[in-house]
Amino acid sequence: MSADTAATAIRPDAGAPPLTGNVGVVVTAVDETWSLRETVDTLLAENPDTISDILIVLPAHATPACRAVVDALETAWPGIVRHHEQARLPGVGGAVRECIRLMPSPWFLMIASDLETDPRTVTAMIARAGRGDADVVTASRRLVGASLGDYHWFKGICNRLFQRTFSVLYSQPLTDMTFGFRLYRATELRRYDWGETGHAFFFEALVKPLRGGARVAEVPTVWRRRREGASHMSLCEYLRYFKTGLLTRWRPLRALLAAPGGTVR
Ligand SMILES: Nc1nc2c(ncn2[C@@H]2O[C@H](COP(=O)(O)OP(=O)(O)O)[C@@H](O)[C@H]2O)c(=O)[nH]1
Ligand SMILES: [Mg+2]
Repeated sequence: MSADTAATAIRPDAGAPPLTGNVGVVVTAVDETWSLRETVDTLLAENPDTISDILIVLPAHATPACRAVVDALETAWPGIVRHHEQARLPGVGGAVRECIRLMPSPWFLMIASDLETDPRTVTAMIARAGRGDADVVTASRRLVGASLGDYHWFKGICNRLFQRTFSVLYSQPLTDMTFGFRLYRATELRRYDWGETGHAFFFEALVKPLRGGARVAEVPTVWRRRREGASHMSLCEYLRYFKTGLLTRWRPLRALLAAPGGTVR
């Protein structure tokens, strides 16, 4: 048996857990105010039976105005909305990674707070997961019915080339492998050894599960440029996407998995 076959055989593949009351949400935030409020309020208004927890994760440099909105949301939604001060790992990927072991729910949704990840898509993501044949449901800005809105045209072309290249390399008919707006069976996030801390984590968090045999489904979403705050993406980050995609494609699966019984890094 090859290393890959052996590791696939130990997939935690028991039936998918029900979604009702079982979806925990991690919301990353730095300088958002009304967009953060709209994200959280929409999530809870549209998915009252499925979302059990919302954990807003803030870096040390989160703005006072953003923190004030977090305080107000915690007061408005006691026992549901909490926050976590990011301390161990830097970056947006580090923020999500820190929350993997803090979120007890069987389903894990990752979403931003700048409204570029449209919270109104979440109901469709949950419905898609409810069909029981996907371990990861990812929002796509490129499916029929989706839109990239006013995404810069040159970035759009580069993004499309990147998506095509890696969908071929991984033999998956996926249209958007880099968007950090996803619903996971939480076991998928606990199963791998993560390395990226920046935006490239969102790509890593798709390609490692793909190598492990995860079934990934897409639902269309509409992307709109943020109207408050600033992006934290840098040119260096784009280069890390290539490194992550190429290394993960050819490393033995065993080298990608977390140590058995180890804590999530
Ligand atoms: N907690 C936390 N949130 C972050 C960090 N960097 C970015 N974010 C938030 O994560 C979301 C996505 O980041 P953004 O910079 O907009 O990425 P882009 O949409 O790819 O340009 C936004 O809501 C940011 O405020 C970070 O280091 N820590
Ligand atoms: Mg953004």
